[in-house]
Amino acid sequence: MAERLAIRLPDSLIAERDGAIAVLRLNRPQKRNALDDETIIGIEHFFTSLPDGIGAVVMAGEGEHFSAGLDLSELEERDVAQGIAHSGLWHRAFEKIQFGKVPVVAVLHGAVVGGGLELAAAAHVRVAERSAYYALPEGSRGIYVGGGGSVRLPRLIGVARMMDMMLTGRTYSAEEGERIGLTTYLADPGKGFAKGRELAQRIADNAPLTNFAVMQALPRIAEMDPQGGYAVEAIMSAIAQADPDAKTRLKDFLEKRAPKVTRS
Ligand code: 1HE
Repeated sequence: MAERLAIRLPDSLIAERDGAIAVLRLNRPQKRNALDDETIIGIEHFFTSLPDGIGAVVMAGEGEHFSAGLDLSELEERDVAQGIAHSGLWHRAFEKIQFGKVPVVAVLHGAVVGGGLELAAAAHVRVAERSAYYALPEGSRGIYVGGGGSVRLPRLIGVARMMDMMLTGRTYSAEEGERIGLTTYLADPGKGFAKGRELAQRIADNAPLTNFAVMQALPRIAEMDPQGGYAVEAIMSAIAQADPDAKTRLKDFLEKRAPKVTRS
């Protein structure tokens, strides 16, 4: 059973703990989970305050939509310098998701748009219910992405697709998202959270050092020149296999105590 996590957050966020899984819920459904400054600061605080014993996070949205993106009502009075600082605030917060303590599974439904898509892109696995749709309406609002979208989205879907989304307002359904790299898992209506929770448990059951390597080393190796990448991979692999946790898991397999790999 989930219990409240003792992390001080704004009303727009709810933090719970269910065993080794922490759950962060966007809780501003009356504004379609639009992301105001308070919420972004709260997200950063949540991801930097996770207690020991948490192995994965599930991030979801209350109401009919995951998130309508940036709270547009906060944008009216901002000048250039404030705009740069504001984008930096989002960058810092979302870095704490992508390169934080533990992997994050985002559960998506309804609108996953603008900054909401940037938030989802910072997660490591995305479960999308069939109601989910992806869009970058910044173009039509006269603005530009500011939450790391230019960095993360081309790595998921390519520069050309992101350009098209921003220039023409093209949206992608959850199913289409699976084809282009936004949806990692498709889920039926109302089933996304259970699927996300199940995946988070599998992640939390991995050796912590393996999860560290996947989160911290893999995306960085992918950006390196191949020779540097091989060197970091060799070091990371040697560190992981020398860990007592790895030794126990290998012994369990060799002595027939561990499950075999099966088709899922
Ligand atoms: C908002 C926002 C918001 C809703 N900021 N208040 N994002 C967008 O351009 C998406 C804008 N939102 C929408 O297109 C629609 O709201 C939805 C498709 C997401 C949902 O539609 P619907 O019919 O369920 O809700 P609604 O009636 O449009 O909105 C309900 C309320 O939420 C309403 O306020 P109310 O006081 O009249 O009840 C809306 O004004 C409010 N609301 N979305 C503020 N985004 C770091 S840079 C990132 C840049 C971006 O993210 S740009 C993309 C912004």
